Amino acid sequence: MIRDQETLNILLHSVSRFVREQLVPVEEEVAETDTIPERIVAQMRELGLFGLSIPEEYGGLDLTMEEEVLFAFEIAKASPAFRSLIGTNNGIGSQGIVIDGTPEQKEKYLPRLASGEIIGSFALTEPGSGSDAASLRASAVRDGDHYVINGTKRFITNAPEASIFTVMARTDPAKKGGSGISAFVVEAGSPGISLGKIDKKMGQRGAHTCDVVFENCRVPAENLIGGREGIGFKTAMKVLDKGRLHIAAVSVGVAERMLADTLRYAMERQQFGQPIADFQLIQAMLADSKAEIYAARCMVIDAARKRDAGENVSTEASCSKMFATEMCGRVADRCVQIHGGAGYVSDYAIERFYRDVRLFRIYEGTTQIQQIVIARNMIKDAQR
Ligand code: COS
Repeated sequence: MIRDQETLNILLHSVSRFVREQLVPVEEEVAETDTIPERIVAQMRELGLFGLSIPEEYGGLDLTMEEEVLFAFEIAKASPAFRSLIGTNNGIGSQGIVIDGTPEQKEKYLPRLASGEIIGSFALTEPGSGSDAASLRASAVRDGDHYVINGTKRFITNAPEASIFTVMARTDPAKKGGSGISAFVVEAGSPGISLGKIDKKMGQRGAHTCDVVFENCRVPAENLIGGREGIGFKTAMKVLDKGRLHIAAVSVGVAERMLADTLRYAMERQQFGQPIADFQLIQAMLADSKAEIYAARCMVIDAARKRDAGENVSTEASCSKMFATEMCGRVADRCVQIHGGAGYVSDYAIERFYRDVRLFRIYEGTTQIQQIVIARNMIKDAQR
């Protein structure tokens, strides 16, 4: 759903300009230094990019899902690290509070997340539980008007920058599955939290992940999301439904960027006395990529519209994430191939993008998890 096309166009236009004029020129610097320059972060705050999906009453832009995916198509035309910095405040680092938080929790945290004053992060994955999220072992034990959290969270995006974490922990050890899990907002300065060293990743330099370790970390009981125990796994799943659509949109945007760079290269690069874009085997790779990007774009917009209409889009979100991220991997591969030797050296952005996009098929639920979600929903629907 697009609420006001004109207002949206202004936003998309300024984001597209920001990408072209500010982000793309510093991509290499970010990859080399593993840091996004502070002036870029300040510009992102000014543009309101940290609060896109936070309700207006808390200072955000409250984009609909359709508006958000259209935004994601644009921002993703620069290195994924930039999107990642604002990604958690708009997605997994805020949505637990937006979807299931109490009015007090929303009041306390959402305005500062929306302005970008603080960064929010989502702590679900553990050393022993990734895909099987419901088997997580971090514990939260009630002690008076506090909970005491113990456990280790792994690969936590933006943890080094975060001021608050949405932490999933088991409040009922007798229940082994998701129903024993609760979600908490934990402030980064709380005693008993420590961070591991920043992970050395294959790509996405400038975006940081690390372990977050909780040792007898005392959290006020009022920080239990929704004020109820046992709903934390469902909160996490709802957050991920939205996150998966967002990542699918990002995959479309990055694929469009890679293909645009590659088309330009193919039209300039001469072999056998003519631009390689004139060769039909190159054209086949360009055309396949174009068609697949178009298919993914349509799919993401359709799923976003359904979500805006209030439909349960668990299946559509997983279909979109699976198809768009796999598509993005295929496009990256073809783009390297079209660049030939130049695609394997770091003089061209495609070498970096090829490594960056590999993550899309893994985080916020692997392709295999999306397959499981889709098939299970199909079976459930057929049994109704
Ligand atoms: N929205 C709302 N509720 C949901 C839901 C969703 N999208 N998905 C599941 N639930 C509910 C179920 O309805 C069920 O509720 P009841 O117990 O009341 O019936 C409960 O949550 C447990 O669901 P389920 O039995 O399907 O859980 P499983 O343990 O079998 O696992 C998968 C489900 C595999 C889908 C889940 O663990 C998953 O998504 N794993 C991947 C985690 C992930 O994406 N990690 C990435 C790291 S975060 S960046």
